[in-house]
Amino acid sequence: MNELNLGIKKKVKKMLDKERYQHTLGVAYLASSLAMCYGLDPEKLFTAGLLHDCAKNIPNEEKYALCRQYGIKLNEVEKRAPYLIHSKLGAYLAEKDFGIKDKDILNAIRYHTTGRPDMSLTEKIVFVADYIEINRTEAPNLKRIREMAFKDIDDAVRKILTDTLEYLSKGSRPVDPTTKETYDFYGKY
Ligand code: DGI
Ligand code: FE
Ligand code: FE
Repeated sequence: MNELNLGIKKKVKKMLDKERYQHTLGVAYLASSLAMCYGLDPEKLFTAGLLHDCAKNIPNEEKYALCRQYGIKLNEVEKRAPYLIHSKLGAYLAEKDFGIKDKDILNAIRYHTTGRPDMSLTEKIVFVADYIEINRTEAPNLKRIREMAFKDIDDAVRKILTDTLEYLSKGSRPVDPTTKETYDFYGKY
């Protein structure tokens, strides 16, 4: 692991509770493994994985306050579902507090919850790794999606979106417009 990632790892550990930190390490190691599988830089994907949930444990009221302070615009769904905000806010913190300049890493953090149409390979890897890393146990079809991830990442993205939309509709949760656009772009599995 390079010096940059060693430093980020230490700092992120202090920002997260135990469980979230374990999940974060799971995403970082898996994202760097998928980078090896698809010919990307494993250190870069490790950075994105380490930082993807860096804003997750900020209390909700503070999340809203920080978004106001930093001029981060929220859509109607984000105003009702505070747990969605950590991705946008996390991308902001990655840039301002951690000094990350790589736009691809920042976009992977920003879109890791909803995805977005026409994601870069880095964005897809973080999106998928977040869903299937080893500490995740609840989602349906995990075994299948884990296999897909190393064979055809687009298949994995499509299946995750299909399952997420089904999960949201069952729980009558509001769908973020970006989640819907991503689903329409990648199609149903
Ligand atoms: O932060 P994590 O828990 O690691 O994972 P995440 O950032 O992917 O967040 C997962 C949660 O986000 C999961 O409960 C599903 C939910 N989610 C994803 N897309 C949408 C959504 N929730 C709503 N309300 N709307 C969405 O479009
Ligand atoms: Fe997240
Ligand atoms: Fe996560």
